[in-house]
Amino acid sequence: MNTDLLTPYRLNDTIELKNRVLMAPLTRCMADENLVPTQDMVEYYARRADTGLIISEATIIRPDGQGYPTTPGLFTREQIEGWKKVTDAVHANGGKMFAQLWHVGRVAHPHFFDGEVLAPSAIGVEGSVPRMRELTYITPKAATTDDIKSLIADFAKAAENAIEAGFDGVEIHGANGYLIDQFLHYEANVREDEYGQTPQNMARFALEVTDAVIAAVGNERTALRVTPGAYFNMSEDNRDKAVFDYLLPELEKRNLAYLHGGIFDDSTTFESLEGKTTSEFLRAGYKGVLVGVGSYSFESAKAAINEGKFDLIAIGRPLIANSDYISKVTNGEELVPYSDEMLAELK
Ligand code: FNR
Ligand code: 8K6
Repeated sequence: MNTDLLTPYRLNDTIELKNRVLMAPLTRCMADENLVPTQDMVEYYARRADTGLIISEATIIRPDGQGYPTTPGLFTREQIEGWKKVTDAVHANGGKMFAQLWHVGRVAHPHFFDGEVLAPSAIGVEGSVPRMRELTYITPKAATTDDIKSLIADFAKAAENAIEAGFDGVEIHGANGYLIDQFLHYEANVREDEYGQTPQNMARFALEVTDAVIAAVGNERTALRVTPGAYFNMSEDNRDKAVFDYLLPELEKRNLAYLHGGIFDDSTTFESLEGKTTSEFLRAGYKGVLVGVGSYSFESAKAAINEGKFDLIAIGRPLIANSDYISKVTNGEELVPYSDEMLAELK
């Protein structure tokens, strides 16, 4: 098999992508002070509409989900209208777009909202808010069962809002040490109720959120990103693998649009995953559509897809550096290398 990544790919009966290259979700912290997408964001996303699917930067489902300055939201009328301009421009350029739905859990900071910081357990994380280093993280409050119910309902509501805002679907952010991922790892979850202690209990929140989002927008418009190996705002625990061994077949039953691994470099191996990389571990446990990510070039992604390691590739930093990534790889032109200074501006 020699799959060309630049030919169409049918995700399911509802969604066909024009190619297999997805834009990875990339936080840019450039919404306005009401967390509404700006005109610059409209143009930034519209320029990348030739990717098979744009996944939006992580977008908070409610005020207490915020842990970074001016990250966009999807919970006010103004935010929905702002996103509508983005999705209209992406669609006008022939693209498709999912919203990434986010709650940061214990790395939220009350500087950004009135209220408590919620997490599975009252276990804080060392460190401070990126770009606002004076804001050190606080010890969160362990969510009550009622808090959990309202979080699940608010994920579903944000998914509905995303469809109203013109998105083609949603990717639930269950990765990178944020709220959903905190339930899935022993370091952050020491609950003694039906959300803790056993793999089945620790996977419950992720599955309840997924089911509520599916009920709101349908399985063909619902995707999930997960981080089985802890590497960001979280420490590894060898018991974590069993949680994902339980979770993956459960997810498979739900016929999601896709499952997406969260990682910066997919050559990273994890002791807690018996020495596997993120994509190796996910592929072994999940037969549905799998998106690979993490320091891939177009060529290395093509090789990985042809070897059956995953089905679609998400590209992050190279798409920050090259809005015309697809046309460059199509024509074999050289890419501009990414550098962190590029984060200062939306180009
Ligand atoms: C990210 N990443 C990320 N992941 C996520 O799930 N939601 C997000 O909002 C962000 N934000 C974000 C911002 C910036 C500036 C970077 C560099 C990364 C992770 C991203 O989606 C991807 O997994 C990594 O960048 C690895 O892919 P590349 O960049 O090697 O192709
Ligand atoms: C700096 C921009 C604003 C916020 C970004 C959010 C999320 C991601 C950050 C990027 C960089 C980080 C690194 C981490 C990880 C690990 C490696 C093994």
